[in-house]
Amino acid sequence: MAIAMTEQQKCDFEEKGYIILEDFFSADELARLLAAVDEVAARVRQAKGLGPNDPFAIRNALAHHAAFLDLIDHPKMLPLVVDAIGWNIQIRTTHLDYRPPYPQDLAPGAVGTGKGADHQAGYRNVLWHPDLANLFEATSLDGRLPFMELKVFYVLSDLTESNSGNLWVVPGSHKRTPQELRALDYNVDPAEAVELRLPPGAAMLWRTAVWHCVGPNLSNKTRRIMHIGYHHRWMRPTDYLQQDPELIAASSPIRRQLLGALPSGGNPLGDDPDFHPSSQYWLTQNREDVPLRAWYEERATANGAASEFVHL
Ligand SMILES: O=C(O)CCC(=O)C(=O)O
Repeated sequence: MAIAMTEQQKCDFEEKGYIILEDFFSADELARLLAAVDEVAARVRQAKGLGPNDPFAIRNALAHHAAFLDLIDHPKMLPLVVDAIGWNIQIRTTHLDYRPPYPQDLAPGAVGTGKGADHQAGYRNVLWHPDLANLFEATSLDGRLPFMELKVFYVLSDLTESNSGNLWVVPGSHKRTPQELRALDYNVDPAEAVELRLPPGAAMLWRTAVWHCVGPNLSNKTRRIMHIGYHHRWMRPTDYLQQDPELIAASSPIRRQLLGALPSGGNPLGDDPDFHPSSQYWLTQNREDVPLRAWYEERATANGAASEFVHL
């Protein structure tokens, strides 16, 4: 049972592959995030010797600022995330993209081609792709990607104008195969492609199997966005093997779960690791390891779901 998602949102997530929430952040939240981006950008520039107009992206962004960390269990977004993918989840990746306006003389390559002078200059012209496709090519029976993860796209700067570094998507393409995209040689029919024009403070919950790419930034504003990716706990994250123990120790139980830890501190292979190992990322003997489950059940019960849930 859904604890937050409306019927329309369920339909959008199923059919288009994404749900857009304009005006997601309050003005204060947005100001805090933008200040955090500026602070982190200054540190990245110093560490990497970059100039003020150089683009960069960082992964495991949650470890770089408390404002980014606070996004992983944002009280307005977490219920929608759990409705979409369930409670047995953790963070796969958190990324910040910082893309200043293109220099005047830099010609953009065609959108989604992965080519062009901009790409050469380090302003990544992201090729049309669904995430994780390379992992599943030729292994899935019908060639389609299984539902493995979702991301939340947080828009921090103004992307309402075309060519501001907008995210482009092909609605419904999570139902198509990566092989089809490759057969098209990544030339998506312009009639199917949508350039999302979103205001600062908007959020989008999306299936990363949706074909997507990023357009050039020909505006006079720096593109500042984040993606927070969630997947099942039995998969391995891309951004970390283990998060910093100090960060985990300072976190709430739900946050510890999302950070890929076992909040109970028990043996990851269960109570009988020598004779009956059972990864606690798969089978949860200890409900404390997955506090999002009780969190979900409480909300679902309040919404009228059966008060007894099956406890396997
Ligand atoms: O920067 C973006 O908005 C999207 C990046 C992207 O395509 C990806 O991480 O798969």
